[in-house]
Amino acid sequence: MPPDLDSNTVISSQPPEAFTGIELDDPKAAAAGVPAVTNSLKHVYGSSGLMRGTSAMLNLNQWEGFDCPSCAWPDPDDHRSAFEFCENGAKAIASETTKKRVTPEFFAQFGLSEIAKMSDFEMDQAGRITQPVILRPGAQHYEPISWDEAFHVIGDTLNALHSPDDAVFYTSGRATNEAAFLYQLFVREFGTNNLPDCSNMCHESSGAAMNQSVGVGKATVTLKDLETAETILIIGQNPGTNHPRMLSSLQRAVENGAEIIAVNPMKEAGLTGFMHPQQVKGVLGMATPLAKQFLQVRGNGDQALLKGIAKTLAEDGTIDRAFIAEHTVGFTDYEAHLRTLDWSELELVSGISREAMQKVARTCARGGRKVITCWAMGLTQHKNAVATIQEVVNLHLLLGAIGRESAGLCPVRGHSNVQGDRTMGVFEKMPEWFLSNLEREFRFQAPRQHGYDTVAAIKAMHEGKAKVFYALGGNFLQATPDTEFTAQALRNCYLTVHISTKLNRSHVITGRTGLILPCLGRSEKETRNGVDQFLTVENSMSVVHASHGKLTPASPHLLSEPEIVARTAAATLGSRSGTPWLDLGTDYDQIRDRIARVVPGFENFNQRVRQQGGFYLPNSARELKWDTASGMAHFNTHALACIQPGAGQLVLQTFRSHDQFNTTVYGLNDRYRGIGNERRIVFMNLGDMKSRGISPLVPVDMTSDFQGQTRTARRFLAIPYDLPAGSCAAYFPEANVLVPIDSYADVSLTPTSKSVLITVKVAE
Ligand SMILES: Nc1nc2c(c(=O)[nH]1)N[C@H]1C(S)=C(S)[C@@H](COP(=O)(O)OP(=O)(O)OC[C@H]3O[C@@H](n4cnc5c(=O)[nH]c(N)nc54)[C@H](O)[C@@H]3O)O[C@H]1N2
Ligand SMILES: Nc1nc2c(c(=O)[nH]1)N[C@H]1C(S)=C(S)[C@@H](COP(=O)(O)OP(=O)(O)OC[C@H]3O[C@@H](n4cnc5c(=O)[nH]c(N)nc54)[C@H](O)[C@@H]3O)O[C@H]1N2
Ligand SMILES: [Mo]
Repeated sequence: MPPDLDSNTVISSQPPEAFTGIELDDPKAAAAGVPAVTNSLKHVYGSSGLMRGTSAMLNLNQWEGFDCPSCAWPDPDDHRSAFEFCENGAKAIASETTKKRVTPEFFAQFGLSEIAKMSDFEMDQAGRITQPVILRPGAQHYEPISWDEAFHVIGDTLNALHSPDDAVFYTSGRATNEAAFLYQLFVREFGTNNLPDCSNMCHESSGAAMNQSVGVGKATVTLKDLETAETILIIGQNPGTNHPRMLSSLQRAVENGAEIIAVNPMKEAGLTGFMHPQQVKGVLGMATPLAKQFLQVRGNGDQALLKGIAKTLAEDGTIDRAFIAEHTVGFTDYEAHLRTLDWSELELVSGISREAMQKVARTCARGGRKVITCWAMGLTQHKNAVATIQEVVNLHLLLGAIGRESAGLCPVRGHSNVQGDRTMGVFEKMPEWFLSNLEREFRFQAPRQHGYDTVAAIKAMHEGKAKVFYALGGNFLQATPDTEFTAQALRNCYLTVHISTKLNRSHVITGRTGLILPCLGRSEKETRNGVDQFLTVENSMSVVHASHGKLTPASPHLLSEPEIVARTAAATLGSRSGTPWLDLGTDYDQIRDRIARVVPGFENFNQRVRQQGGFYLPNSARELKWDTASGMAHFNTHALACIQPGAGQLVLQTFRSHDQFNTTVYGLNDRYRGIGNERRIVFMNLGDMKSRGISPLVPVDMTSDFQGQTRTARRFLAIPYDLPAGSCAAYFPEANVLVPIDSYADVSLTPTSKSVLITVKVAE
């Protein structure tokens, strides 16, 4: 089966370059308030209608309702108000519960080249996919296919491969625990560990750093800890847009006396103030001030900043020597390293004054040292990400601020179940204990050779080594770096398969054969033998809980993700497997019983997850037990590093607007940053614009130079913005074309989406 390249290669893999008509406003000083409420309503009622919209919103994050499919921020443990959602949760629900449909008639009308011309916003607006469809070799249009035939196409293609390692099985973090568990089981019974996931591009650096340092890769704090902390550092995270419900917790923390310190190159609205949309004060436009100290760090300058804070603690003698002696190794080397650091270099690299760094250190060292550090993509997507996050851990070890009430580490997860998917075994290098538990339960031999992560999977497809790409959710083409390179990788495949709810650009850049398998969304009801089914998820603070779909499915032809995975497995493995796939795919209690026997912490899963609010998974670091190589917590000493722009170069970060969820574009506004109706923009420091002769709103081209290769993103409007000199920012996924496939973080291999070296010039 040689790949047939002629038909697909002409189709563009990038969003259209056309401008949409920018409208500018002032950036906001506080997040939420009345516009957040009106925006929620506009999105939900606009797309879902009054009845469906109201029902959706009243069930969101309720005890017997469904988990919000947006971010992974936890719900309160002890109470629920009628409105446990935020503006962006409402947009996610509106997108999923829309009345619009992508039917076989849609695909008959629009061929690949027409769909490719749609913007990401238009793709989302097209609606929910209603039936399985296939793109046959050489065809321009998808056509309907029965579920059975679709599973046979997949099974036959997989079984014809030279080796199971020639297939890649991607997971996006919206998949539920039950779907993810079955999926990794299928992939391992098939014979490979090729299980890349969105985490590889997201918090992989946090997991790698924390596992080595403190023996767990997840948050060591609960919501209650956060609300009772004395000092909260928020580094490289934009909660006002990406975790809006976190603002209510921060408000409570401030009311309880906490001091918030924000570290970010941009003064994001949600860091500076919050107007609670469900409180009178907030509705009146009165904001609770959040961050008292705002450190406008240079892009990737955090490692230097954190070292400066640590150096102050050592110089002041405010470290917790008893904690260090009892719980850690590596302190002597680290302390010696801090002594060698030069203040002026730390200031230069971070862009922050010595006094400001000292002030942070002294704030952290006061009171009961109840310090919590929250972070997200601003730390994880750099070359030295793991080293920087280990610097966060060092800081907490110096303070003894871990494993105690109101203190600890808080990597804030992205996708609503990305953490659960990893717990369920979606990882290209799961540890031995997991694989042997799986073997004992399912009586097969699991492969031991590590599989491909996301970057390795793209390269393997590009080289023609991997030939089948199967995705449990997500939008691989646009979430990954180096769009043109990844597009070619996908085009090289014999078969690409997407389990999806909505249309996205990955559906137009396919292998020789392409399949779209439409599934039920989180909000949708599944009834079997008259009984409503439920699925489970794990949030960012390790609470495992149930999610009960409530709405009528978008189409009668949809299947649940577990059933799609199970039927894929049955069609592929046949009599080779002793696993009762079809039973598991239709009875989630049976899957949960299996999980209970394989994954520690899930004992009596079925019973405990039926309790209101679910249960916490154990977290050894929280209990001051160090599941590391030495049995102690590790200080890690890394040489100071920072991205070094060459002459004329800027450091570009690629981030999210207020109207998107990753690659799903809900709208064209970025309200808090004062941007209306446009996504093709680059935020720049005014001085950097002037020195390049770039006037505001002039179209520019951005070029990244990496190891002699050049990549260009054309036609972005330059916007002057309050950013440190040398740093600039553009939206993901439009700017992904600039992120080189070979530019990734040490150890975690996460693409460096927040440090891309570029030159900017007025467009030709
Ligand atoms: N509404 C909505 N919610 C989401 C998502 C979404 O797209 N939309 N995505 C979800 C997912 S998967 C994730 S991972 C999270 C992402 O949540 P975030 O990590 O908040 O997402 P980004 O938009 O990438 O924002 C990164 C922030 O880091 C800052 N930053 C960039 N470079 C640096 C740096 O070098 N140092 C420091 N200190 N800061 C820096 C940016 O200015 C920005 O404020 O959100 C989740 N929730
Ligand atoms: N340049 C740059 N690139 C980045 C990032 C960045 O900051 N900058 N961030 C990275 C991060 S943090 C992440 S997590 C990844 C995200 O990468 P992905 O998780 O791959 O991308 P999403 O955009 O979240 O996926 C959206 C698609 O998921 C499908 N979908 C939605 N709901 C469901 C569902 O319930 N079931 C199924 N089966 N499908 C569903 C829809 O078809 C939708 O089009 O992107 C990464 N890429
Ligand atoms: Mo993410």
